[in-house]
Amino acid sequence: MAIAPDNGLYATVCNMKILLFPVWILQLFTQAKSFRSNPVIGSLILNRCGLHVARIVLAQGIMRLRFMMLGTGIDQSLKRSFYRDGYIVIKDALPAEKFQKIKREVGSINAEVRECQQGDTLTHRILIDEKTTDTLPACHDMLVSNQYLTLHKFASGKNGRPVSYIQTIKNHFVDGPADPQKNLHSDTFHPTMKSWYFLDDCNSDNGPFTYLPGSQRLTLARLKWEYRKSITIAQQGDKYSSNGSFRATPEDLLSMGFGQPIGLSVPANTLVIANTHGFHRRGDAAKRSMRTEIWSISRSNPFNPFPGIDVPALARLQNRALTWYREYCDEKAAKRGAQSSWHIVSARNTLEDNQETTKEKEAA
Ligand SMILES: O=C(O)CCC(=O)C(=O)O
Ligand SMILES: [Fe+2]
Repeated sequence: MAIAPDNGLYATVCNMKILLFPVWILQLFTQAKSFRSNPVIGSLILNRCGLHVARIVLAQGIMRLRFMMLGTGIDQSLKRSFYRDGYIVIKDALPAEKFQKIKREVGSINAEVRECQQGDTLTHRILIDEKTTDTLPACHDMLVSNQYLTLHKFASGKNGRPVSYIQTIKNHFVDGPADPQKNLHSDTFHPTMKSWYFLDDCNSDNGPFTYLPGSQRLTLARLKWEYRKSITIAQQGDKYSSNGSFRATPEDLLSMGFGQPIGLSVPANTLVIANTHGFHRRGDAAKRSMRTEIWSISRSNPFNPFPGIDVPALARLQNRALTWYREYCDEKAAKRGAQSSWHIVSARNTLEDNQETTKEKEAA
């Protein structure tokens, strides 16, 4: 659905939503990215004057400083890959026996599983928080290890712990349109980090993480594309682009002088850390298939020049806030007689290729 930001701006003024104006203005200096829900970010006039591009340039500059501040102690070749390509790949990230231990723990965990359907893909997530310390000791050891933390702090430009989940991607598990994560996109307008510690081999059967090397860099061509997108989004924007995760077509890539994205077919026990401001997607999966990983995300206000202080209590609070938010979404959806987009499933089938999830859905 297309949006009409400046009509939207006018309408909101008439609807007295004008009271929200100070909030929208303040949001310009945060990671807020939606062209739909913030009429200032989505304003055609302001974007013609370069608002979106100015946010990108400023955020890049500040995040670059933060990478530098947190880059000491990082292997030079990893740093080089991150700056040049936008991602780091570490094969055999853990000794074999540690990897096996994590795999066993994950395989037998019994915890709250949440499911989200996007197109014909189901994603299952289990939050790794203090409640799982006893059942996932090897996992926790990895997540608080010096190697894991320093790399993630550097790549996120944030001196804090990422939020981590056991994540299982179930390709072609339900009827539905194409999975929107399989369209090439940039997650947001500023550098931001996601990582995948793969517990399964990844290849074209189960949809490898796919990245366009170098597409996280700010070039004139990229800025021109961003500028054009920011002013055409009102007329032509798909839902995801208008929410601030710009989709890029093959023609767009040509216009920016890019080649083809690369599917990272990697063996299990590989850690991939990416700046998902660069163009990436979930690779196509040839068949009904799965992959499981320890998935981490760390995002923060890109306009804040300070990378923060690492306080473990804050990380616990962050996890608790996430749980509360999910419960709030559950309650809100239940009032409408619906399920929240990340709803709880009674699934011990998360890590198995059985039909239970689909059957449960049919029975519901
Ligand atoms: O699952 C993947 O391979 C990538 C999905 C994606 O685009 C994301 O997590 O931002
Ligand atoms: Fe993404």
